[in-house]
Amino acid sequence: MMRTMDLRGKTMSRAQLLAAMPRADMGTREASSQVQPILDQVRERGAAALRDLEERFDHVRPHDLRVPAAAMQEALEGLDPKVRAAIEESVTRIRKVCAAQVPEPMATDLAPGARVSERWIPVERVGLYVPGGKALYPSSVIMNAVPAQVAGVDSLAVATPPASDDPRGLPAAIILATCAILGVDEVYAVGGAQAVAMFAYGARGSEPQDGEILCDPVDKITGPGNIFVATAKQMVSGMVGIDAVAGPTEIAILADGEANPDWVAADLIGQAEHDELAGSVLVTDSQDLAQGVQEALERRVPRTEHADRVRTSLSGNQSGIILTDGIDQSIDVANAYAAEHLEIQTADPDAVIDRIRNAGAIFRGPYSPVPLGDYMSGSNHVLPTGGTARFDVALGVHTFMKPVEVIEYDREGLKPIAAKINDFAVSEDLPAHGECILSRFLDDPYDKADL
Ligand code: HSO
Ligand code: ZN
Repeated sequence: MMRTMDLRGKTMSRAQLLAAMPRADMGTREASSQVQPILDQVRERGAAALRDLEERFDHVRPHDLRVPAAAMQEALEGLDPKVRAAIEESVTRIRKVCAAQVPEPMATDLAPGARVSERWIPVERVGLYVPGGKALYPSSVIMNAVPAQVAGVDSLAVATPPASDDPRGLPAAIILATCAILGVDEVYAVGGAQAVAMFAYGARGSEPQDGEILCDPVDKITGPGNIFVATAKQMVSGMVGIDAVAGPTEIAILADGEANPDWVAADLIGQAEHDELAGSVLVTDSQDLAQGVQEALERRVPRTEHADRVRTSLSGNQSGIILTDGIDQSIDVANAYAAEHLEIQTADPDAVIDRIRNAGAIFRGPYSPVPLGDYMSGSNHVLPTGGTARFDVALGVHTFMKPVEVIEYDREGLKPIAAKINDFAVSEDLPAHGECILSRFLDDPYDKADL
């Protein structure tokens, strides 16, 4: 069911290895020309434009662009208690990990009277986009909102499109209920690029129930979305912060002959379930395991609910089994692929993990499969995709905080380096820079003779 790439005995350059990695053909669409007028309309006409755009794109004209408190409460009360318990467990675990993630302030004393410290300051206001559509991910609401809350973000707003089957124009109840559990009460029934515009520019109200200001502008926008949301985020970035734009999900499993082929197959199928373009890759030096996994896939795929989608994803170019000639080559491949999720299923996982340089998150051993991280491990499931784990990282508390350096020199600290700073400034032909320093020590900083 999956194609096999045999790399055994091949010596490849870094460039060759990177080029050989299975990746989805993303077929980038030029969405910016469609998104620009949406951004302009929201900026110019606020809530009135949002209502028009919702009618056009989501086929419902919401009466309340901001979801009323009563509707949030109703959604919470209607939530299946089992689902509520699962959501609460997830929130508890990720909150604990986030609390441990809060960065410590640092201070360095370079000499007497010469100190540089660093304070971590939360972003003041964040807008979280939650996509609608077929697959609803309350888990992603948790993964974005909890780190923001733990970081100390003062105000957090959620925007999510109205559900197609709701005559009142309310978003999906499970999303509203998750927000209610998290204590997020500022939720907008607004989707697509118009939601991004609302967050970036803010929006004035157009109806009495909107108030004068419908939505205040935010400082940072996070959360996944379709091509229009992603394009809109890119277009407003620079004016506001954005998180990384996520591509289709992917899993790589680095396994040896010790791994259980049934479990490996289940985990490959698990992420393939997300999307026809999802990538599932097995990297192994064991031909027996490769064979066993192929057989297990043949047995399992027809029995899973989304068999068609899974089959398309597993047989696509972005998926495959990569056969290597040993653990060293397997590690090189895993580092080149830089998977969003990397499972290690080998006899000595720690020895492998020590040598992994590129991965969004590492799942160690047979009892840490990816869906554990998707829902309840306490780790974050918003991870860098498409090889960007070479330089990008998981969403976390740090995403919502800014390190700001505080420079604290006194006379004793500044004096010994005053002349050097002046020399440096003069070398850049910026003598007024040097004079700032010298004026602290000389009566006439323009006469540098007595420094
Ligand atoms: N595996 C997805 C996240 C997710 N899975 C949400 C289930 N729900 C991307 O990391
Ligand atoms: Zn998933």
